[in-house]
Amino acid sequence: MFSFFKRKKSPEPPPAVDLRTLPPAPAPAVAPAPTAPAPQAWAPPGVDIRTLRPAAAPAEPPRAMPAAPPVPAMPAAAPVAMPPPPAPAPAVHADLRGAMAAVSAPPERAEWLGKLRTGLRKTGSNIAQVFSTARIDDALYEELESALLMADTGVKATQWLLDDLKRRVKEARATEPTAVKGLLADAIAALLAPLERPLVIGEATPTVMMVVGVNGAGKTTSIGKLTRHLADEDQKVLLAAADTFRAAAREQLTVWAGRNRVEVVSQEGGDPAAVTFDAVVAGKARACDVVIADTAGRLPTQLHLMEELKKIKRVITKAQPDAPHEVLLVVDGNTGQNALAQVKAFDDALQVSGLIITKLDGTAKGGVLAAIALWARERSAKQPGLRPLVVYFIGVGEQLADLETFNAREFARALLD
Ligand SMILES: Nc1nc2c(ncn2[C@@H]2O[C@H](COP(=O)(O)OP(=O)(O)O)[C@@H](O)[C@H]2O)c(=O)[nH]1
Ligand SMILES: [Mg+2]
Repeated sequence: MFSFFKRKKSPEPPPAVDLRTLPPAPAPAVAPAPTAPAPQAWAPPGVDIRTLRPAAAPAEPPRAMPAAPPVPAMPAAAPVAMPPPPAPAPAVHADLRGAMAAVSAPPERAEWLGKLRTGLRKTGSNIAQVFSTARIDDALYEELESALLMADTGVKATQWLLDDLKRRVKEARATEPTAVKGLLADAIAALLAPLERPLVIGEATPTVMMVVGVNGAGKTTSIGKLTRHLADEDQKVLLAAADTFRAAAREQLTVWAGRNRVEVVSQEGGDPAAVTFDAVVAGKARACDVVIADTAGRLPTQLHLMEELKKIKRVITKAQPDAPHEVLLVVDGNTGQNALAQVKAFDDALQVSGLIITKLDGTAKGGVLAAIALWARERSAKQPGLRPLVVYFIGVGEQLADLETFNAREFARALLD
């Protein structure tokens, strides 16, 4: 269940790259990667990884994992087609997954979860205090309202959660405040559940992602971590250093890449759209699995810079008509309700497909995810044709292991712990 991404195998035999579609390209700088992922071998299960599988994909055939090194957090995901757009996981499944995660989260995941919990501890203790009273009454709900607002949940999502909680309390005929806490966890998990979906790689070759966000949000760091995970799974990655503003940006990317299967396309002082275009063209020519463009940070109020991002997106389409497959917005979890404003503004300009929320290890309060989830619901209701917004990853630090997949139930628990 905690696979870092979901690899989708092409139904056709491995397509040798159709050279006719390629511009005259430089010879591949690295040995061409297999265009379709080699079937993975299912490791002899010390732990039954299948128990960690998401409820959304129960009938997957076992798949093979590379024997060494063993990766305990190995994918539940199998190369089966994902119906686009996938239905959000029902709350009951989220509950089930949560229970499973609690008993069998692999060690890396457990460590990451520990950091998330520590990061959100203040929020947790503020909310926990509310339930230390003797009775379920208006005062309890009022205190809970304040605690949720203080946790950056925002007025709208706080109201939504309180209404849903009251309904749950009634339905469950709960009489103890501690039971209400459990029901609040259910309400939060249910609100967050539609945001939970794995990143899919391999529906296109290459899968092209552009990564955007404000300065210092953690874009480059997150790309570095994601790249390492992809490379570890034998995905051939090409990075586009489209942050041409900062001289150090390319070096930072290269350091993070740190793998010989990963290359960086850059151009000092060049036009970010041109760099990205070159990278996508090169990614196709070199049969890369993934191309990731790291863009320069900007505020949504800097309209000319937002126009520049739109141009990068348009130009990517010129290099590969169905790309970009992902527009990933990286948001610093410490920015409170401003995070929601960023999501709205970047989505307006670019139609964001997924979020990476970073820095939930610091002073972040975490409630903003509920605000984002409610907004995402409204967005889907208003524009049913749009791909639902997803939170792909949560960052809790600067190390490789500090980026993990988002799980609604886990997050709800961490928030209330
Ligand atoms: N504590 C913490 N720091 C992070 C996290 N993600 C990134 N950072 C740090 O935030 C700073 C800015 O990150 P960077 O990736 O350069 O941001 P960018 O401008 O969006 O590319 C760096 O010092 C990172 O190490 C995280 O999840 N937790
Ligand atoms: Mg950067």
